[in-house]
Amino acid sequence: MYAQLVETGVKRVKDLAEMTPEERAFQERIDAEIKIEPKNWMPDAYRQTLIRQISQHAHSEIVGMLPEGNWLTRAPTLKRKLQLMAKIQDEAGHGMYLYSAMETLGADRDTEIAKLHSGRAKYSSIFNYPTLNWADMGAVGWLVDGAAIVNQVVLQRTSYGPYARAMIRICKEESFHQRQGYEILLTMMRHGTQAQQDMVQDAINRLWWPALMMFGPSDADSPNSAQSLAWKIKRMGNDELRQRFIDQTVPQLEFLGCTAPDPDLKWSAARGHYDFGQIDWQEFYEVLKGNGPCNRERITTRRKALEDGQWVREAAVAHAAKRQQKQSTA
Ligand code: FAQ
Repeated sequence: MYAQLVETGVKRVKDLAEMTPEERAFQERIDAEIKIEPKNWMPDAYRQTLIRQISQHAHSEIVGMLPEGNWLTRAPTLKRKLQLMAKIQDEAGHGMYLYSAMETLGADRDTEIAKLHSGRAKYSSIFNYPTLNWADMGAVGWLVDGAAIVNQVVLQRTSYGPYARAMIRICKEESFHQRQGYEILLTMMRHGTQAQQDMVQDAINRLWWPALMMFGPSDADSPNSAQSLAWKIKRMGNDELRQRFIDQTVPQLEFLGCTAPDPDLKWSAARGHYDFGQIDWQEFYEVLKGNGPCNRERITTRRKALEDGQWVREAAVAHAAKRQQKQSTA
C-alpha cells in the first residue's frame, strides 16, 4: 500500500539514504514497531501531523455529541434515554483523552479549540449532517460509530504511544455504541410499524454516503496518506478502510431488511469485496469548506457552550487558588 502510494508520487516520502542520522534512527525505530513516546526525538513534521490528526479527532468526538444530544429529550423510553446519555458522555471522555494525548506533543488545548471555533480546524464531515428522526440515533450508532471503529481499530497500532493507548479504551466503548445503534434499528425493523420501518430506511438513505466519506479522500487524492503510512501514524489507507467497512456492513444491512442508496453496490466474487458506486467528492469538499447543512449551527453551539461555561472555569480556578492559599498558610 505504502509502496504503491510512493510510486504514484502522491507525495514524495524521503527514503532512508536521504535522511539525517536522527531521522534515520527515528524511522528505524518505527520500522521495528517500537512506539514513539513524548520525550523521544521526533521530526517536527511528525509532531505537526499528529497534532493535526489528534486535534481533529478530538474535535470530532466533541462536535459529534451534538447530533445525538438533539435527541436526548425525545428518546422513546427511559432505557433508551439512559443508553443515549451514556454514549454521549463516552464521546466527551474520548475527546478529553485525545486532547490529553495531543498535549503530550506540546500543543495547547485552548489554542486548538480556538482554531475549531474560528473555523480553522477540521472535524469529521459526518457531524455536519442533521439528525431528523429517532431512527437516526440507530443509524448514527451503527454507521457512524461503525465507520469510526473500523478506522480506530487499526489506530490502536499507530506509532505514537499515547495516541495508540487512548485508542484501546476508545475502541471498547465505540463497540458498545455500534451495537446499541444496530439494536435500535433492528427493534424498529422487527417490531415497528410501517412508518417506523420507513424511518429506518430513510435514515440509512441519508447517512450511508456521508458515512463512507468519513474515511477521507481516495488515497490517490490524499495529501497526507503516503507520509503518514511511512511513519505508521496511519496503518491502512483511506480506500482500504472504506472497503473493509462496506464489506462488514452490507451483510448487517441485509439482515436488517434494508437497502443502501447505491444501485452499484454488489458482491464481486472476482475481487472478494463489494463493488460500490462513485462517492460525491464535491459534496465532501463543500462540507469541509463549511458549507454542509449544519456546519454553522455546530460551531455556534460549541462557541456558546464555551462562553456559558466561563463562570464555572473561573469559579474552579478561584476555588483551587483559595485552597492552595489555605494549605500554604496552615
Ligand atoms: N472529515 O490526506 P487525508 C467518531 C481532511 S470519530 C473532515 O486523507 P489524513 C466517533 C483531512 O483532515 C470520527 N475532514 O488526511 C463518534 C485532511 O485535511 P488537512 C473522527 C476530513 O488526516 C461517533 C484532508 O481532508 N475520526 O466518529 C475527512 O491523513 C458518533 C485530506 O485528507 C478520526 O478523526 C473527514 N471525513 O486522513 C463521535 C480518526 N477526511 O488537515 C460521536 C482519526 C479527511 O490536511 C458520535 N483520523 N479529511 O487540511 C484519521 O484517521 C485521519 O485523520 C483521516 C484523514 C482518515 C480522517
